[in-house]
Parts: sequence; structure tokens; C-alpha cells
Amino acid sequence: MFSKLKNIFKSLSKQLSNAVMYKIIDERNIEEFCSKILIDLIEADVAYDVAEGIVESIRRNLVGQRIPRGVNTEEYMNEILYKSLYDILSKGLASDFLNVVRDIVARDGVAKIMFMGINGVGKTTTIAKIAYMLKQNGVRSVVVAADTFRAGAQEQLRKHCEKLGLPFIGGRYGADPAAVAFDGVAYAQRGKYNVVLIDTAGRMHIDVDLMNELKKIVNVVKPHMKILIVDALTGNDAIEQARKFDEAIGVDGVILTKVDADASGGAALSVIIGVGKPILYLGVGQSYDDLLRYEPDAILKMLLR
Ligand SMILES: Nc1nc2c(ncn2[C@@H]2O[C@H](COP(=O)(O)OP(=O)(O)O)[C@@H](O)[C@H]2O)c(=O)[nH]1
Ligand SMILES: [Mg+2]
Repeated sequence: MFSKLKNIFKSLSKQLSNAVMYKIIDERNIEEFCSKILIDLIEADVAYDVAEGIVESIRRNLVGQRIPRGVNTEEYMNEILYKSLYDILSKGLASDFLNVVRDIVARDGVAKIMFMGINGVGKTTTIAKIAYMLKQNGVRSVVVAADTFRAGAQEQLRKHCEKLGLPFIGGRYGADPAAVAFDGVAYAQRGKYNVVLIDTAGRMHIDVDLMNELKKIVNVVKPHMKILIVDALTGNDAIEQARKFDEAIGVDGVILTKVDADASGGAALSVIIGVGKPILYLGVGQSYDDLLRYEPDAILKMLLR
């Protein structure tokens, strides 16, 4: 993961350290490197605004730096890059999901969590991963397929639930998704389950019908958390989806899927930085345990090692 970006940052810290051996880093050095890294990042599919933000942060951290004698300059530069990126990546840091869920359960009995996103981003797969993670941590969940539009959607989720040994609540084709979600919540309350995970319908595009359907589920079920799933490979589109879902429904947190499939890492990094919402997890594969908690340090280890 992030292989191309890793090479860019590695060569940057090498070049910087060669240039600044035994002297102060001057304006000219900085300008030269900043314009080069901007181009490198854009060539690695990093969105323009995001690349500019990264360069700006590096510039801020470089200005006036004096490398102490006897210090390994490459390591020193690597630390400056680390700090520059950490400043940016830490903006996406979310509270620990599991703790948040446990707090809600302690207060309200059942935590209601709704997942949204357009078709194919990985909603159903991610819900199965979350259900698995909760089960591993002793939290009992009910899974609801409030997508009554596609028969396949119900089947897919039912199979995951069978594998995971979790109760599945579905609805007949064409049934009201809000009613199905409501049934799921009632089932959880009766059966003393801790969490209800609600899968919703996707569309190819964001349209009024989808938003109205989601609004109705929100009004009926009153979820504690509305989580948006976006596909890392779609870069700027994912950022745009987050903006639209947030305006229409409200987004409490984001899960970024298919980070493993982004060869350069630029699109994934762009979404992480540009999405403007807390990032709960990264999807890094198709198995149940391919779900990474979002931690800037872990990303930085991948980027700067
Ligand atoms: N490589 C990879 N594939 C994923 C990931 N998450 C989901 N997928 C795949 O993306 C496709 C669509 O997933 P699905 O859960 O059906 O999407 P939905 O339409 O949003 O419910 C499936 O083939 C999943 O296996 C991920 O993190 N990495
Ligand atoms: Mg689905």
C-alpha cells in the first residue's frame, strides 16, 4: 500500500538532506523542492488541493530549520516530513469506534448504526467486517438489510450473517426500508442485542429518491451514528459524495474502502485528507479482518519507512 508515495517521500528526504548538508535551509532550496514535490504528488494521483496542502505543511516546517551538527540529515528531514504529514493526517482522527459504541450501549441499551454510500463502494462487505470485529470484542449485533430494492443485496448480507452466526433481518422485495430497519431495532431490543447495523440501498448516483429513502430511515430509527462508506479509488468523487451526503443526511464518520487496491496510494491519501470528516476505518481487502483502525501513525509508517 502507498508504494509510489513511499518512493516520492524517500527520494525527497534524500535530496533535501543532500542540499542542506551543513547549512541553513534557504528560501531558494525550499521553493525548488516544494515545486518538485507538488508535481511528484500530482503524478501519483494526489488531488491538486491536497497536494498543495501537503507542500504548504512541508514548507512551514522547513523554513528557518538549521540542521544541528552531528545529526544524520536524512533522518532529520524524515522527521520534518513526518511532522508535516502528521499535522495534516491527524485532522481525520476519530474517537475509538468500539468505545463510542460501548458508551452508547451503556446509556441507551442498543446502539443503532446506519451505513450509507453509493453502489459498489463496499457497504455490505464493510458491515460484515464491522459485525465480525464487534463479535470478536464481545459485542452482539443484529444486521439489517434495509435495501429492499435489489434481491441480491439481501442474499449477500444474509450469507455473511450465516457465516458469522449473527441474526439477519431482511424485508420482502419492495418493502419500506424504514419499516425493515424499525423491525431490526425492535428485534435487537427484544433479544438483548447491543448493536443494530443497518445496510441501506445504493444507487449509481446520488439522487433525490435515495436521499428521501435515507431521510425516512433516519426519522423512523433515529440512528446514533450515520457512517458513510466511500471507495478510495474514486479520489475526488469520494470527497464530493461526502459533501453531498453530509448536506442531505449528515455524516458522523467515514470508512474508506479498497485502500489495498490503490497502487500508487495517491487517491487514498487524497480522500483521507480531503474528506473533512472523522475517518473510522480503512478497508484493506476482502476478508473479514481486512479492516484497519485509522491511525495517522500507522499511515505514516507506511509512507515514510
Ligand atoms: N480490494 C478490496 N475490495 C473490497 C473492499 N471492500 C469491498 N470490496 C469489494 O467491492 C465490491 C463491492 O462491495 P459491496 O460490499 O457489495 O458494495 P456495496 O454495493 O456498497 O454494498 C465487492 O467485490 C467487495 O468484495 C476492500 O477494502 N478492498
Ligand atoms: Mg450492498
